Amino acid sequence: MGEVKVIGSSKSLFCTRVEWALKLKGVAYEYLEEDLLNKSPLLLKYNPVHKKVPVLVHDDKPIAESLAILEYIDETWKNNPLLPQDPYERAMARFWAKFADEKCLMRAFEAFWKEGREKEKAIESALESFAFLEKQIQGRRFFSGDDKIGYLDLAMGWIPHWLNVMEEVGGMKLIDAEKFPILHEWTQNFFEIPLIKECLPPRDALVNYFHFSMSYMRSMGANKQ
Ligand SMILES: N[C@@H](CCC(=O)N[C@@H](CS)C(=O)NCC(=O)O)C(=O)O
Repeated sequence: MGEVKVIGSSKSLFCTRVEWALKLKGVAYEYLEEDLLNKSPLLLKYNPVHKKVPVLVHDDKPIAESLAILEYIDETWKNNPLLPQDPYERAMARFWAKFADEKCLMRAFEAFWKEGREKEKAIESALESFAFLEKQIQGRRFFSGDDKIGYLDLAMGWIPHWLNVMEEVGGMKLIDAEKFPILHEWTQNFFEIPLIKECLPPRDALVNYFHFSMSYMRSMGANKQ
């Protein structure tokens, strides 16, 4: 199995994805908590390009970017496959994971911290993107099928916990049973899985984190004007 380490931050949804994948595969790992306000020489050594967490270090070889890490984990430890076997289905899973990161997550984050007309625009754009996900999961219990979660469910795993806190702190609602009944049901099903629940950061810690993020983003935004 080799030596497996995760350089992460306990409140990061990108890092939790990686921990979920390792736990689903039954891979033992050492977790190294990173202080993102004072980055360690180890993080700078292993992810000199983006200087971000998560980084998976397998036998001293680093891999950065959470979606790439999920693929590496899936190809290295073959039990409990995360990606579909069919090449077309695999390509689609990658497409939707990228879409969710670039369109849903980014717009939701803007909707969370922005104000006034900019906030309204981000909410509108996020809702348009979530509507695509609603169609994508139609007829299935999980994104990866009826019986078990996989790559795409882990990629969307920020929705039930992190988005819920962003909605509360940002004073907005993007996903509810009325607007997106199928996606909403998925959030309930996903959240109920013990392995998923066990890895989540405590909600009050996330609330504090997002209050800090909001002040930080707004001060950065104000400095740009
Ligand atoms: N696309 C990256 C995003 C990773 C990311 O944004 N990580 C944040 C923590 S949530 C980080 O390390 N931020 C530190 C920084 O931006 O300086 C991934 O999927 O791994």
